[in-house]
Order: sequence, then C-alpha cells, then structure tokens
Amino acid sequence: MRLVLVLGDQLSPDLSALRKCDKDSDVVVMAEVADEAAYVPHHPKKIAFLFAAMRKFAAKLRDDGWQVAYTRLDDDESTGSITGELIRRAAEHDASGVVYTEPGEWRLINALGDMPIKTHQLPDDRFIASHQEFHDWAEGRKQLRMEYFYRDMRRKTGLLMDGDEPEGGKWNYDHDNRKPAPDQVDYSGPMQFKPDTITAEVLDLVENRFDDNFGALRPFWFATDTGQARQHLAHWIKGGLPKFGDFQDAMLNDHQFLYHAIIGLYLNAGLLDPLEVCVQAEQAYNDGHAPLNAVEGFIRQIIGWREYVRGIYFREGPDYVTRNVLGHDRKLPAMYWGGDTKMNCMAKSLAQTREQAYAHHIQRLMVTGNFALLAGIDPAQVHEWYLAVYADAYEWVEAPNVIGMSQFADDGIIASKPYISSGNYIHKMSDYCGSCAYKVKDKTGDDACPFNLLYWHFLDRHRDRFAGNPRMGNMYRVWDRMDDDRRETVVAEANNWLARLDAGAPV
Ligand code: FAD
Ligand code: DLZ
Ligand code: SF4
Repeated sequence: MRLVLVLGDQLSPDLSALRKCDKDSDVVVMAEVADEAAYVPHHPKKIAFLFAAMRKFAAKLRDDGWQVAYTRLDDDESTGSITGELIRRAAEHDASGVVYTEPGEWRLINALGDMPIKTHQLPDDRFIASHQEFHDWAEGRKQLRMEYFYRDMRRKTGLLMDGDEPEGGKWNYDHDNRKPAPDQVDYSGPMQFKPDTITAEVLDLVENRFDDNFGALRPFWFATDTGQARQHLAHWIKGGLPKFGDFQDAMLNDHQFLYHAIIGLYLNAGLLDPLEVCVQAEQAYNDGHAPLNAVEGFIRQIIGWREYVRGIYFREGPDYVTRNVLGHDRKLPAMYWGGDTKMNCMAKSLAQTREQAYAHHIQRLMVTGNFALLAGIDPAQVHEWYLAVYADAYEWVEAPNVIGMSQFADDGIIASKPYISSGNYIHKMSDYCGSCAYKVKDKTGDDACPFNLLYWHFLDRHRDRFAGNPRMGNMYRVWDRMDDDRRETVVAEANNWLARLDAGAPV
C-alpha cells in the first residue's frame, strides 16, 4: 500500500494524487502541523479556514470510502511537520512509498523530495497551463507580457471565443473598466457563513494557539467546503459580477469588498475550480446578465494573471523570493503589524487586512505595496508579510505578485515599469484622502501627503535605472522641469519623513 498526501491547499476531489491511488488499498495522509502553521505568522482567519476545510474534506473522503490518517494540531504523537508525519505514517502502515501532487512552494517540494522514503510526485493539473506549456510560451521571448499568454489561454479554453476571434472583436476591455469609486455600492458583499460544529471547534483551537498572531479571528464567516464556496460564487455572480469591471480599481472607506469576488482563498485551497468559475461567469454574459467588459476582465484575472504568475514562480526557481534588484533594505514599519499611522489609505487597508485577512488588488498594489516600494522596504520582509496576512496567500501566487509586480525586485520580469504613484492616483480612485490627516494636494510642507514626497524620492534615487525607460520618460521630464530649490526641498522633506518613520514617530 501507498500513502497519498493531501496538503491544506489541495482540497480537490480530483487531485492528481487521489486519481492515481486506490481507495481500497492506499491511505490518505492529511496533517495540521506546527511547521506549516508557523513558517510565517499566518493570519488566524487563514489558519482556521484551512484547518476547518481540511477536516471537512477528510470527512468527505472517508464518506467516499477512503481511509484517512488525519493528524490534528494538538495530537500528542504528532512530529510537527509534513515530512515527519509521512515518515511516521509510513512506518505505522508499512507503506511502500508516498504519492503526492506537486506542492505550491519550493520549500515543501524540496523537503518532500529529500525524504528517506520512495516518493512519486505528480503534476498539479488543477491549472489551465502545465509547466511545460508555460515554458514553451516563455522560451525565447524578450518580454513575458501577460496579455499574450492570456490570449493563448483564451484559445486553449475557448472561453469568450467566437470561432478563432475574441468575443466582441477585442481581447481586452479594460478601456471600459477601472472607473473611480462609486457614490453607492448596490452589492451586499460576500456571502457569510455561520461556523458549523467542525469550524467552531477549529476556531477554539486557533484562538488558543495563535492568539498572538496579527489578525482578528472572529467574526469568522468564510465558506469551508465546496458546497458553501459554490453558494458564495453564485451569490457574487448574481450581485457583484455585473459591476466588477467598472469598479475593479476603486476603494472606499466604508466598503471593504466593493464588487470583488473574494474567491482567491477558495480557488487556491482547491474548493473551487478555476475553469468552473470562468464557465459560470461566461454563462452570465451569454444570459445577458453581465456585460462583456466585466466578464472578460474577470476571466482575464483567472486564466490570465493567475496562471501567468504561477508560470513565473516555477520558471524562476527557489531564489526568486530573495531578489532585491533595487537594493531596498528598510525594515517593514510597525504599522503593517497593527501600529498606528496617520495616512488614512494605509490605515484603512491595513485595518481591513487585520479584520478580514483580505484586501483587494488595488489596496495591495497601489496602497500598501506602493508605499513599501516608495519607502524602500526590504522586499523579503514585504513578501513575508503578504504571505502571512492574506487568506489566499501561498508562495506560488503571492511571491510573483509581491517580489515582481509590486516591488520590482525581479528587475522587471513581470512589470515593464514599477507600479508607483503619488497621492493623486489614490485620491482619484478612492474617498480616502478626504478624511486623512495629510493633504493630498500639498506637495511639500508639514501636511504634504507622504506618497507625494516619496514618489519623487523614489524616482530621484533610482534615476540611473529608470530614466531611460520609455514608459517613465514623462515622469523624469516633470521632475527635471521643477526648479532646483523645489527638488531639494522635496528630497530633504522625504528624507526627514523617512527618518521619522524609522524612529517610530507617529507618521
Ligand atoms: P478578484 O479581484 O475578484 O479577482 C478574481 C480572481 O482573479 C482572484 O480571486 C484571483 O484568483 C485572480 N487574480 C486576480 N489578480 C490576480 C493576480 N495578480 N495574480 C493571481 N491571481 C489573480 N492573489 C492571491 O491569490 N494570493 C496572494 O497571495 C496574492 N498576493 C498579492 C500581493 C500583491 C502585492 C498583489 C498586488 C496582488 C496579490 N494577489 C494575490 C492578486 C490579487 O490581489 C488577489 O488575487 C485578489 O485581490 C483576491 O481577491 P478576490 O478573490 O476578491 O479577487
Ligand atoms: C498554509 C498552511 C497552513 C497554515 N497549515 C497547513 C497544515 O497544517 N497542513 C497542511 O497540509 N498545509 C497547511 N498549509 C498549506 C501549506 O503551507 C501549503 O500546502 C504549502 O505552502 C504549499 O502551497
Ligand atoms: Fe493616502 Fe496621501 Fe490620500 Fe492621505 S492624502 S489618504 S496619505 S494618498
């Protein structure tokens, strides 16, 4: 007999390892272990979500006739690691080897490969593109632009295709998307679930063991099985999808979710299947329920961005997370872990992260990520923070978004220019600035928005690298047109502000 490993983010009945094995003779191993729960200080909601979903998935496997050797976090005999548990269970069952689906992180791939037992790793085929397909697409290209990869995924899946042509004649409808924040949001937000008995038990465990971690455990409302995740998806397609495109980049003080799907955590843990989700969105378009700009934009996030970042993670290799081409070395400020800040956009995005283990893409990219990049924070610390605090964070998807897209630490593999902005962009897309202690219109002076000061500071200190970038020429021309005194004032004020940040002064 063989052991079949099912990891916490592999909760899919058609997982390749399960398909390969035999429920009459093989034994499934699942384990809640201290090592996985502590490689970064995960948000308590993320841990509770995974443990509850793991316990419910194990129960379902048993109902389906599998024998499951399940280790709970507080089991006395537990060795505390995935590999330790596999070795212990192999001895217990006299197993001939372990079959598993490729994990989503090099750390675990390497640890499993180094075990003193016979192992058989299978591809994770819950994605649209295999590693080989991504490699074939990327090989020989000067630039790995997502848009071209995405078109191949449209052709491969047939989603929103009219024969060989894209539905409506264009591949991308972003031109119609990304409107500023609306006055009113007519969607009630994600479907919320009352914890069932299994989830309630897990909540008590997590409360006891991870009370010191950053993040609020309760109220806990996530779906914890596929049935609930599907209900949540249907609720969003009905109420959120039609305006998803329009307000994808908007941010509001009083709306944490706007029209976003909040499905990253369910997709990444295996509770929802990416193709199933896209087919349902496409159906909403065919039924006349949601417009093309919304549905195309949404499908692009999933078969485009999600697949593309995975391709980059596995193509670039284990050292990707250590890249730091801009040489940034500032410590991650305390505000990221719950400390105070006067910057309203940061305070709101961080408070929401603490409460929900969620922030939407633009909050991650253009608020907390933009600030970290402008302030020159060590990308490895930024990466660990994002990996810890979001319920949908696993390294294969988080690292390319943080190290590449957000922090430009990979020298532009993902982004053709750094995603930076002054306060202007945040002001345009949100209602944050109206209730901020800083003034977004002030470029210098005591009340000047820190994003305004740091924006020019970033461009000035990285002039050698970016002045020749054709997409950044305009920014440098504006900077160069300012008179010398003004430029000196901006840089000096930015340095003072950063010194206050480093000293832990209220900023
Ligand atoms: P929606 O906005 O409703 O989008 C639908 C789905 O599209 C998402 O659930 C996700 O599966 C997919 N998607 C959208 N954008 C991306 C993207 N850039 N990369 C991969 N998939 C994408 N996504 C994660 O799943 N895990 C992470 O750890 C993560 N970290 C991020 C860190 C930074 C700095 C940035 C800028 C982005 C990160 N993203 C991450 C991508 C994106 O922000 C989240 O997928 C999204 O906010 C999840 O919320 P949602 O389900 O409401 O997404
Ligand atoms: C994230 C996570 C956590 C918090 N705990 C567990 C766990 O106890 N057992 C488990 O099998 N998986 C867990 N995970 C998910 C793994 O860390 C994930 O499989 C790897 O990071 C690869 O993506
Ligand atoms: Fe953020 Fe600046 Fe606006 Fe304040 S003024 S909310 S710091 S962008």
